[in-house]
Amino acid sequence: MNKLIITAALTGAEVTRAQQPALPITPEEIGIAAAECAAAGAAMVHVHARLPDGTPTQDKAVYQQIIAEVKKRSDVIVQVSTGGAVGMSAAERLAPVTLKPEMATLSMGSVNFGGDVFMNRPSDMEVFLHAMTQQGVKPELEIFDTGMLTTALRWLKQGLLVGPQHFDFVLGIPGGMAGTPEALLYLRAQLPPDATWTVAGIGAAQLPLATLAVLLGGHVRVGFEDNIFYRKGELASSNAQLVARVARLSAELGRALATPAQARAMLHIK
Ligand code: KMH
Ligand code: ZN
Repeated sequence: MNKLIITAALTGAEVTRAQQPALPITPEEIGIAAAECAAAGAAMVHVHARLPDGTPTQDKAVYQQIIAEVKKRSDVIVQVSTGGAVGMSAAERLAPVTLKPEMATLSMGSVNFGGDVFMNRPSDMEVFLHAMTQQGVKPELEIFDTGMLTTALRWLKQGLLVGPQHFDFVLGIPGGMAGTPEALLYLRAQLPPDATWTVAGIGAAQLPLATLAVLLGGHVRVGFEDNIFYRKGELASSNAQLVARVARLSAELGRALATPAQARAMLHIK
């Protein structure tokens, strides 16, 4: 079977230090957490920027520091968020793409997000894709619900998206698709043969969906952005602890881990 790419979603925009005391917030903390995750088996990190007080920001300068802090400690692929936090403007969210990171997220539609709405207008999505294409940034297509995959497939058919695409199924957001095996299998069945995919199970869905993805030949995203617990009632001690568990599972199931270089080749990152 193909090698497993583990992505660590280190910080996100929503989790607080009060909820998860080990949450990395500053660029240096994010760089250290990324190196720990790389040592535990991650080939990629998905990063969000925060101000020192924990407020989410899409400030390009903070992302620049994060990328530098990660790169000086490890060779993992750095994927920046263009999702940012609910309520940010599209222009604000797009800022880190101008740094020409290796990858950036591209949400493929709007979705209720807890008590909020995560807004992604089709016109903004096209602007995001155009900017990524111009800057040579590989998109990861974020799928929170089934219509978003339909949109991505339509864009492929229309030639807006070209070539093998990488999908992230984010399952279990209140407002989005459920974090169930059925949801994952339904989405996966619709993918073009050349697509790659990863799953980000939210909360308690993280471990079962990660295990299923290992078995199915998909890839796995874990980390505090999606889940702060190691098991019910027990906080994880670090992002790396969550990565290490998937690495162990994968080894038990006979699937080797992709190095960052191998992940770049598998995802067609130049
Ligand atoms: N924070 C969420 C509203 C992404 O990184 O691209 C959106 C998000 C998706 O986290
Ligand atoms: Zn994110």
